[in-house]
Amino acid sequence: MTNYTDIDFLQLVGNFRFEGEFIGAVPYGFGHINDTYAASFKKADGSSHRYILQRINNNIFKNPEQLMNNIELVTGHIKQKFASKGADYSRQTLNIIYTNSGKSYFKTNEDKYWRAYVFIEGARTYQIVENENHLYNAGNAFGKFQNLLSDFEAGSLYEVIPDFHNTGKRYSAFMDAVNADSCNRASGVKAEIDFVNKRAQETVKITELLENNKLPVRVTHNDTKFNNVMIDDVTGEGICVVDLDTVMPGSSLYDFGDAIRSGTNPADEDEKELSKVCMDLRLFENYTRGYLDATRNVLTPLEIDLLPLGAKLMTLECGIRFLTDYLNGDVYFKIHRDGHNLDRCRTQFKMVEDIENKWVEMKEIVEKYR
Ligand code: ADP
Ligand code: GN1
Ligand code: MG
Repeated sequence: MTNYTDIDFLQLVGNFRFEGEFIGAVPYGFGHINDTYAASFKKADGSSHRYILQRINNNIFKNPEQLMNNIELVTGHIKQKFASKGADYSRQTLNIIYTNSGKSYFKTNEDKYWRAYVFIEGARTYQIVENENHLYNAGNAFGKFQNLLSDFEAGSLYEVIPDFHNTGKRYSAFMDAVNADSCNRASGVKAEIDFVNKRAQETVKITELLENNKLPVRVTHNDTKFNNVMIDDVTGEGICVVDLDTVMPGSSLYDFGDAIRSGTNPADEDEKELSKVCMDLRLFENYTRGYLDATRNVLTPLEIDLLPLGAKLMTLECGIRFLTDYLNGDVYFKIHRDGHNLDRCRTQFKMVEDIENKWVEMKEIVEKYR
């Protein structure tokens, strides 16, 4: 992240249609990709309010214009659904603040891309689940999000990162990194490399079914991390799904799987003490129940059968991506310490093992709520 004290926020915020006088901006959230800030403003009546101000990582998102076009289309569709029922959508979806020239992003002279959203107050995201209902509510929110977009024309969306959840291609990129070994790190991670190689054949299972039309292509979120759903402070409901950068055509198994990967681990994603890391079955049950309550009428029988496979492959894939980035010299995910991506990879592989051990119970839980 650019040192935030070096950013001329006063000049930057002047480009957006914000209400009030700029007070200040502070780094916000724990995302691995974009630089997020909470910007405060004083209104004419003396009260203050905030906006989310984000620099889009255009090393990763190569085409921010099209990405923002996707977000405009998707949030527009969701807003229309709420509006047609006379319901409020100010906290139910991201609301873009436009620039003075009416664009959904601002491009600086240094080719940096900024965007802004209404700040959803009275709700927050969590890194780790804190209570029984969190995962039920997150599952329900991601399930409803998928439902809201079930009649959205997938073909109108730009494919932000092609093959984002193509686990087989992630495996090939990993093998390339092992073979190149550009930072001489491969010899230190033999156990992790073996772990991946043993599961290589499984990596293509979901994409093969999609290619053979056995699984439907849907509009999916593709980054259903637990910290991408805002939980209302009062009701505990998952009121708004955020981080819409990767909304693209995909599989329901990706969204279910990535949420299980991130939400059912009672420890941090970068926890070094691996005995604390697991795939907690009680949390799995809560998420599955919440998700199926919102989606059981739309998912096909095969999609429901394969939910545990989604959990396993998305967790394996994420571990592979962290390991690949470690081997490549930490060029993709933001890191905050040496070996950070390796620590993250190890938690994911610990969870994969746990998922393998709890396979029968996971299947039973899915059967119970289908
Ligand atoms: P990243 O892609 O880097 O993960 P996110 O878009 O998820 O970035 O934003 C980072 C964090 O900022 C989120 O986890 C959430 O806590 C907070 N956030 C994002 N959008 C909003 C919003 N509109 N209102 C309030 N908080 C938000
Ligand atoms: C990134 O942006 P954030 O932190 O929500 C990544 C996800 C990974 C996740 C792992 C665009 O998500 O795919 O699963 O880190 N997003 C992108 O924590 O690569
Ligand atoms: Mg995020």
